[in-house]
Amino acid sequence: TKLISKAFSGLVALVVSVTLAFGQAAQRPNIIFIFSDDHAYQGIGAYGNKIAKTPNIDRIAREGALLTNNLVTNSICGPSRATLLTGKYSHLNGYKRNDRTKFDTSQTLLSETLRKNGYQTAWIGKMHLNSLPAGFDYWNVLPDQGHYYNPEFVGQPNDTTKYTGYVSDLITQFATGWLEKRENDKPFFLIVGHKATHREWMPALEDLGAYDDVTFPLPSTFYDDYKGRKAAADQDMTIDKTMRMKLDLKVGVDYETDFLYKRLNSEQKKVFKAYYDKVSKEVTDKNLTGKALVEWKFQRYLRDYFATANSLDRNIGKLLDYLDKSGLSKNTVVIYASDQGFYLGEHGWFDKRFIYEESLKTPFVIRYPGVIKPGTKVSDLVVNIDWAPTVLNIAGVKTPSDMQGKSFFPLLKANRAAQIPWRKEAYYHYYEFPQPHHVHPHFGLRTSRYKLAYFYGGADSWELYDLQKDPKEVSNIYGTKGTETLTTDLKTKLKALMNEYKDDEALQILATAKP
Ligand code: SGN
Ligand code: CA
Repeated sequence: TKLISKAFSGLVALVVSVTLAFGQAAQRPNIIFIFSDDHAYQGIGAYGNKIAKTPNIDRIAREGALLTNNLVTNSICGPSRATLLTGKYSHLNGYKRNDRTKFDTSQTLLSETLRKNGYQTAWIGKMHLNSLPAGFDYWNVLPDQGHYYNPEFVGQPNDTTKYTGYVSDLITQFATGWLEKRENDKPFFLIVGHKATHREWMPALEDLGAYDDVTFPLPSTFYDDYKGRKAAADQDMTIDKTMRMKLDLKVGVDYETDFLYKRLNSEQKKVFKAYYDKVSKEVTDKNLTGKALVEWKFQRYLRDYFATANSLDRNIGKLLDYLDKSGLSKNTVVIYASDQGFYLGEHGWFDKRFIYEESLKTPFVIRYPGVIKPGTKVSDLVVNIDWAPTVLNIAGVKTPSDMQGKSFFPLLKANRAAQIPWRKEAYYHYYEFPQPHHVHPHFGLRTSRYKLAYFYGGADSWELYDLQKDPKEVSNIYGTKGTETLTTDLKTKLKALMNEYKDDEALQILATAKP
């Protein structure tokens, strides 16, 4: 009998595991990762913005989950994208800056891991990794930053085609086109990389003037004096000094010779010219100077930025509609995220890079019908190293050992009465210096309440913020009375994070950092 019962339990185990494996295979969802560029969370309806029209991003959030503390490891484009693909910090995946570094495609990649596990993979739109997509069955990507109007796309194997039209529309067209013709017998993973809302914020023709009736409120830190913050005082990213009247705000453009505008066709030029000639005339007639001029620039910047976001959101809507109509919605996970956050005038800035909230945090919403409860909010410290492990987890694939992040899928599904162990400190390290925008390299950590950062490369200074008392980060309390124990504790934690993530270069800098 012993033998029979052993054989019987063995058989049960086999049947259970086969059923599980099949059950899982049958349920494996499709995953679409909509990945925009420089889209600030504070510019999205679901994140509390009352002016922005982002009904489709808001819809994903409403029907799924919204992350309020999704941080990035290094707040610029290429590095964030390299982290999405590798689940690793920049110092380990090799992509620290947006320079001409070739992305090392021989390392373990999210795309290739999914492909090996039976997924069809595709990247359509902006990629910005100075290499061709690796681990993708299909691609049609923008070379480098790509163009808003009549952009070139690089298809397979490496052929460049120029298309007429607006970039967000073309990307959606290519994405739905691929969905139409893909092999139906496999689940898919599709990255839809958008160029919007990157500088120079060129809206689609139909969105020009969409926010002309609005006066955007000046952020309370717009006239920041950067007191006690050496690196913040030393940047080159203010609306006042850095933002260009012609190239960024389209004042006085020559549509026949200026690089970005001469690529428009005659119809596009006509519509652009009619709109921006009025803008140019307005500012010339007013003859503004000082505060009046910088505030005018701020209004113009946000009008263009938000109008550009309209096309992004509308195209997300088109994709959601396609999923509904084709019956794919039910079994397709939809994620919307940006590669990093962005300044919409806070501290007087545009661009990103700093460890401060607006650029450290990025929007992230996710919908998984039947699995994630509509209206879920997650405030835990998620980092973009967790994106790859989470996508793999959703696909039923184990996280490869060299990925540094952790799946936050349990946080999305959880009955939050149950405590799920999660990180209490998140690590950050930014490198690109001095150009563009002259932001000193720095590392630091963020806890739910505090932030500690060290700027090196000449700025050589510490900053400490109590986000509860000072959410706008204008009061650097490093070295002030009463913060000694807190500082020592945070420095210990910072060092532990550097060890955990194997950031040897940072450990060396920390060892010789100023007190
Ligand atoms: C360009 C922009 C910068 C921007 C970087 C990186 N200048 O160089 O303002 O910071 O891209 O952006 S521009 O004159 O070309 O618009 S990122 O999103 O790719 O990291
Ligand atoms: Ca970006």
